[in-house]
Amino acid sequence: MIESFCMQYVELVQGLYQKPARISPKFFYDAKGSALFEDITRLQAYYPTRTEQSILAANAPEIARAVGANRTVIELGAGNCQKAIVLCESIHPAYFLAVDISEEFLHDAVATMRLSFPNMEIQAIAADLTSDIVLPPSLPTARRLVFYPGSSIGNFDPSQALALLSRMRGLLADDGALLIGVDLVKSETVLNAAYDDDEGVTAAFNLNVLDHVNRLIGSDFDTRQWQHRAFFNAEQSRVEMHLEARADLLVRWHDGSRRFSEGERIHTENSYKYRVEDFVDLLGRAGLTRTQVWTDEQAWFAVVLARP
Ligand code: AVI
Repeated sequence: MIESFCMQYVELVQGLYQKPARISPKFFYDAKGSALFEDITRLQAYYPTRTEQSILAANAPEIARAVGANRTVIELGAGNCQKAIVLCESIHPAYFLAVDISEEFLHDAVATMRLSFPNMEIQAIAADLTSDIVLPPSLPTARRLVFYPGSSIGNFDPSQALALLSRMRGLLADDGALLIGVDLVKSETVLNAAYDDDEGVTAAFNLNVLDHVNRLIGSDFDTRQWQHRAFFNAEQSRVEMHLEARADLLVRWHDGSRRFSEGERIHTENSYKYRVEDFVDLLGRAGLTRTQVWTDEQAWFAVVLARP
């Protein structure tokens, strides 16, 4: 516990000293950030969640046939488990393991799962997907299905995404499978609106990371001095989120400080958008073969089933 606190401290402080400064998007998800993210998923402008849900619902029988019953489902970044509920209703797994970075959030989500599936074996663990994922020893190794919805893979840069996909591959025996949601490249207008909504929910989500960092390293970020910036970077095929200083300012924490000039930014998130063929190529490099791809009518989002 103390060790992980120290590692977080070092990671955050190193990021704040970088030029440009960085805060990893994993720090978005304190209790308030997780709730704000849920609000984002309900926004009209934020298409990924509802598009993925519609793909999963429209193709449920076919996905269930392709995946098969009696799986041990491992949902990574489980959040509120809403997508797992829809999936479990059609594929009838024997076991379900929810993995998420936010422990507080998992507790409620798993309680909901237990009500919906009283006969399924359900467990939860808090884990940071950027390091090794240690599964409970009692979890069956046969017929595992890693479920990674929401296009969270997009929040890792391509080399980290490859490392994460390889770790997922490492959780699977030959009869294992991966079902993963991937956000696809589309019009810049749609992308920019999704990450800079008129209601200001994404702005609140982005700014909240500063309050979380204040609690973690004892810094004195004042959210009123920062503004949300989000835009599609076509060259890198990613939406970038930043926090921009509204004036020259000094931020202090326990054993350090940093000056920011007006307009200077802290890079808080990348959300990579893939072309299906590029993602399949990435899967291949992680030792996984695409077996099926489902998309929506506009080809905005893809759900990919891959096997070792
Ligand atoms: C969690 N992740 C897939 C979201 C995304 O779209 O990259 C996080 C997010 N950031 C801003 N809005 C949503």
